[in-house]
Amino acid sequence: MANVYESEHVQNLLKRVAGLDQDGGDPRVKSIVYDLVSAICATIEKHDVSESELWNAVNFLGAGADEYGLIVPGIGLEHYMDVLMDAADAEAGLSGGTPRTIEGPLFVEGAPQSDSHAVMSDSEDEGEVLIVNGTVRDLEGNPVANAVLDVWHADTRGFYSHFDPTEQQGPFNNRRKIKTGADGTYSFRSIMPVGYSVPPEGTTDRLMKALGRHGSRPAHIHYFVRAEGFRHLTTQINIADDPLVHDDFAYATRDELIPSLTRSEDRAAIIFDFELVPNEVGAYALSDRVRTAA
Ligand code: MBD
Ligand code: FE
Repeated sequence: MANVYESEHVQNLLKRVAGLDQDGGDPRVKSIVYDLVSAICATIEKHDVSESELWNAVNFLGAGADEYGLIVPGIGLEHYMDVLMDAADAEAGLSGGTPRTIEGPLFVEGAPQSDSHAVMSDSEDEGEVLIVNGTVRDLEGNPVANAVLDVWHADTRGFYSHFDPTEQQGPFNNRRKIKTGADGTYSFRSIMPVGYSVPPEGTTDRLMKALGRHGSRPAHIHYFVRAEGFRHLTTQINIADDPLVHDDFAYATRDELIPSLTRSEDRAAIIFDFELVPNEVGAYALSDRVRTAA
């Protein structure tokens, strides 16, 4: 088997590829490209990757471009960023606050806003009524007024408006902004979501199958919580009795984010309170990312 990675020729090649022998360019980009290309070359040699396999991989990456928003959480990278941010917080001595978890690719900016309460659905779907209530508080337990929550979730088929392959949903179905009043409370009425699955036969699905995995998420509800003077919070809650609650292809489940679900004859109810951290030490805002707006 080839053993060229450690050779002087290849080691010089990697330095030249990353521009390490040049003065110009961005030093950070250069050192990251050096490490990434080095890891690819070492992996190719280790696994005796053929020329055809390399080009198949390149073609896969090209064909998958419109699903990178799914592939990134599917290979754990989006959760990994949360793990890193949690560790940075711990190191800075920051604790408390509702835990973060990944945004995912399906947020749409511009949802209708209401005060304290929202009806999530444009036209009420058949399904189990879900009522969610909670209070936004600071670390001392005081209510946070004028916090704006973005809430978004899937419908009873696991489809999100704007990304619905059947195009059956209104523009902001199951997407709302809710502003808390003086008592810090928010509530909404909706229809119980079903977990999302990646598009069948798409690139993410092909990757998951090749890994012996599935591409499904447990039922969940996404939140952004923003309030003046507090850290931006991106998080989700899970529907506690979904069988996949601890088997999420995107690794977003956290124990603190599985509120108990109370069921009565005609509805399900969840209480979920938020605790926000002051935006002082380790200030944190919504990440840069290309987001759909409507
Ligand atoms: C979703 O609904 C989602 O939240 C994530 C993280 C990935 C794919 C679909
Ligand atoms: Fe989602």
